[in-house]
Parts: sequence; structure tokens; C-alpha cells
Amino acid sequence: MVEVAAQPGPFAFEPSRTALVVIDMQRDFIEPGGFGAALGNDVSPLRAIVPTVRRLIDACRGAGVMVVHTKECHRPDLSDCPPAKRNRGKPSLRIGDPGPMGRILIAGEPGSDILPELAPAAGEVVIEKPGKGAFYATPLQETLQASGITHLIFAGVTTEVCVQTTMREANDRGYDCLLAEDATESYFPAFKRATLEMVRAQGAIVGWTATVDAIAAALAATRA
Ligand code: C5J
Repeated sequence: MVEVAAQPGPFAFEPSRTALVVIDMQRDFIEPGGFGAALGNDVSPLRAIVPTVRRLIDACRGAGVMVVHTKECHRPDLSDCPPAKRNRGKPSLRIGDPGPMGRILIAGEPGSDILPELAPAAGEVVIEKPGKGAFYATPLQETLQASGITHLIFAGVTTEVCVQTTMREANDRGYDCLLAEDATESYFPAFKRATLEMVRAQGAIVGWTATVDAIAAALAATRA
């Protein structure tokens, strides 16, 4: 059993029954010319967490924690993209439009790829999701159940959108959830702060939060 110094209190888990879920570390959200930038966001804060996410992935791989990656993307014919999603806001490029990294948020296009620094290792699960939550219209629940997973660690972007939505979905499905504070980021610093606080409020109503240092130290202790 591993125990992480977390908030609002210690988070204990069995590595073999835990998965790290790395949410949407894709070029479309993190590089100029993608969906995030088309919505008018400064993408540089998201790029800054890449080494920390990498450290967390390495710590989990080294401790035998299953690693799952997600990608927000749609079919080329947009049949899984509701018009309400495509038409929302005033982006310079909409989902499916051609951009500098191929069609925006379309599966198989370069922009939908996970950053090369965080590329999935052979055998790791990659979930393509049409929504903000990774359980909606995906095989994630069946995949986790088949591996006997009971606890989830979360990283990725953006904190208050796809990460929080997925964490809430997971919490409602009975998983104990830990959010890695410095391995997640938002285009809006205040939204990130608020999300961390609301997740761990009221005795971990959605889950726990901890730093990557704390998670990595706890995982390393199991191997000492
Ligand atoms: C957004 C995401 N922000 N991955 N997607 O639209 O959080």
C-alpha cells in the first residue's frame, strides 16, 4: 500500500489497482495553431507542465501503475461532434476546419497527437473521447474494470474542463481520485486554483490533491 501526503488528508492506494489518467496532452491544446489557441488562449502555461507530467508518468510506470492517455478528438465526418459543440464561442478555427496542424480536433490529424515528449508507451491504453469527460461515449469504464482498477491519479489539461469533468465522472463511478496539482494546468490560473479547492473541499467531495514530488516520493518508497 502507498500513502501520499495529500489534501485534505493522506491518499492511500495499491499501485496494482491504480491507474494514472493523463488527460488530453495534445498538440491541439498546447501548441500555437491548435484548438486552444484558436479559442484565443495563451497556450504557454500548458507547455510549462510537460516535464512535470513526464516525471509523474515515469514514476507511475516505474511502480507498476497502469498509465492511460486520453485525447479529445472527433471522427473526420464529425458525426460524433454535436453542432452545439462545434458552433460554441467565436474561435478563429472551428472543430474540423483545416489549420496549421491539420483539421482541428480530428482523430488522426497531427494536431490531435499527444506531445512526443509524453507519447504513450507500447501497450498503454489511449482513449479517444468526443466529450470533455473521458467516460462519456468511450470504453474507459470497461477498460479500468477489466484491470481491477479502484483508484485513479489525474494529470493533464485543462484543469477545470476535461480533467475536472473526468474526475467527477470517475468519482460518481466509485473511484478514489487524486489530482496531481502541478501536473495539470489551465489557460485561466484562477480556474485552476478554484478547481483544486473545490475538488478537495468538504472532506474530498470529488477527490484529493497532491504534488508530483509527494506522489513520486511515495511510489519510490515502495521500491526501496
Ligand atoms: C477543453 C480540455 N478545454 N481538454 N478541453 O476544451 O480541457
